[in-house]
Amino acid sequence: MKYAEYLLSNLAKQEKYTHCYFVAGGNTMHLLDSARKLFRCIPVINEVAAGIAAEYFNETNPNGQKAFALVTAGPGLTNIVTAIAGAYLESRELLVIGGQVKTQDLKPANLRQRGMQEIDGVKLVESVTVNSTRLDSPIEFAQVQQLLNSANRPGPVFLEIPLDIQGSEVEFTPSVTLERAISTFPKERRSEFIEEILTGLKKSSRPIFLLGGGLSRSVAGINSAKLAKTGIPVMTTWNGMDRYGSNQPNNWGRPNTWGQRSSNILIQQADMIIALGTRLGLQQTGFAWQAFAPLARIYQVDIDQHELEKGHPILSGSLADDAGVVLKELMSQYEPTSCDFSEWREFGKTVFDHFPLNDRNNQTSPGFISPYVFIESLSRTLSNDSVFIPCSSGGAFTVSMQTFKVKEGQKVVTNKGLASMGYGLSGAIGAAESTGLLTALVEGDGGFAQNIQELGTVVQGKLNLKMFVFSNSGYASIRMTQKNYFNGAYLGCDIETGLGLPDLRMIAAAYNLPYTSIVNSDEIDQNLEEICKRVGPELIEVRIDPDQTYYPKITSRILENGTMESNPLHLMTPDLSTEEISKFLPYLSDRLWESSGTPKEKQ
Ligand SMILES: Cc1ncc(C[n+]2csc(CCOP(=O)(O)OP(=O)(O)O)c2C)c(N)n1
Ligand SMILES: [Mg+2]
Repeated sequence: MKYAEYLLSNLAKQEKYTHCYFVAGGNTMHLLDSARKLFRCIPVINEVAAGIAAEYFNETNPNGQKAFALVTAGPGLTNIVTAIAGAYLESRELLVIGGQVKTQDLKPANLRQRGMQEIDGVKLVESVTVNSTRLDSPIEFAQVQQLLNSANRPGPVFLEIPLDIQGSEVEFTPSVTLERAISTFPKERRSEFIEEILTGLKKSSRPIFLLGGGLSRSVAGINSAKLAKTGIPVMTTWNGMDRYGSNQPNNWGRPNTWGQRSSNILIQQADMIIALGTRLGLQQTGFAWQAFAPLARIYQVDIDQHELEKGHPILSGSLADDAGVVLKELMSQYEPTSCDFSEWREFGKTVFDHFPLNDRNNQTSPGFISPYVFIESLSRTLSNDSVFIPCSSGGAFTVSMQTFKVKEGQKVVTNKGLASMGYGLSGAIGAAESTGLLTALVEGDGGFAQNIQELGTVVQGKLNLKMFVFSNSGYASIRMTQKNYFNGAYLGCDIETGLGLPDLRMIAAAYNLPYTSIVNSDEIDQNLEEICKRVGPELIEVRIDPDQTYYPKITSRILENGTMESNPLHLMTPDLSTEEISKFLPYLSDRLWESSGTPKEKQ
């Protein structure tokens, strides 16, 4: 049997791969010829879309089926590097199989190039993969499985296969399935940690669970009734946003540097935080991380020991373990009657009742749609049998994350770690294919333009994908930065300053896609109802005011030495009134402006 066929048929049989996203090339010809017979092979226009689509396919598939990306040597690989980096930062499974020139044409280490299109792919992606290897000779599938599954956390794996190895005849006996390593985290340490949490909860009056994307959707789903019963407020990170339904009375939203004001005010006043499956990165804690939850004992569970040792925020306890296993055990041992957090919940309610998700100070000029109102309406319209793909950068991303109310069972996927433009459309392509469900994409006109070529892939796939593009003539986020920090020295941020963005109506026509423009605020609900009822791909332009304000937000300042300083999470702009401070920040009253260890005057 040809090695390409041996390898790919085992991927299909033993690792549940069903889909292959690819761009063809000479250096992958044997692989593609074998893939053709084994998988649903979906050609994309640019390899970066193959990687992003495969990542989102894997994230959303209900049956554990998987997609991989197949790219040719040289430009095929350089094009997909962004997607590999994104999957690496978010610890998401992504197998990339790359072609390479035949072994006899491979260059020696110091030579620039010998084979046609040759670059050293393994070296190129080493820093953004959990495993990357060139197969200089055929290896048995058990060894491939080792490469796929040996890392302590999920992430991209790159296999580079020279052309002659792909085509070589092999006589491996049918491979036995490799037993997956079962979690090796020590049970005793886990029991001690859980004991510590349970004891801590008895002493706590203001605890919070913070669930992250490291917690699997299935474990979160199974435990959601128990979490509700605890009466302990539950917050989620952006990546963990669909792990707990917004309908649950103890769902306290999403704290974040670009998060919800109520959630930020509340997490900052907690006295105990149990963070499960979140790395507690800077965007989560605030860049002024020294002032993150200054009154709280923080307990963190993350599968990656390095995240626990990075030094911020300061932890009272940590455990390198699978967050799902810890949640399950914690829920089985916790007795809801042992603690009463009703006062804390009541306080939370007063905070949520006071601050709307769409800040009262936001302004939208007549003739435009408020992005906040739009996302509120979209989350009402989408059923729990749908997928929501916000893009990963710009106003459409932050507004989605601040405003969207997720229904139980609904899937939401983004890639926050890389925060790259151009992710939304390609990701939505993977999610729509993987789930077969109505998929709603919300992306800015700038981000959309970066991978707009994949509209062809949407049309070919007849995906039930509604593409809502927030159209504001360019990069409003960059415009805002240039206005706030550089006195309005605008460059390359909108059409007037040199950006070449297309007319979306004409783009839709070029792809023979139905096109709608939403311009009337009073008709958003009705427009969305009708759009979501129809089956098939559509492009919908949502007119957003280029001068739309995006409040609340954390303000940062450029200091004299050129570095930036940011407010802690509870001090978002616009400032709170004196009455609001005394009513909603009572626990922090004497350390309000503390952001880097030493109390500061209000700026
Ligand atoms: C690949 C990439 N290049 C540059 C950036 C920096 N960047 C962040 S937001 C943004 C503008 C995004 O424009 P759009 O999607 O239209 O959103 P808007 O800012 O208008 O809300 C840019 C250029 C980025 N995030 N990703
Ligand atoms: Mg824009």
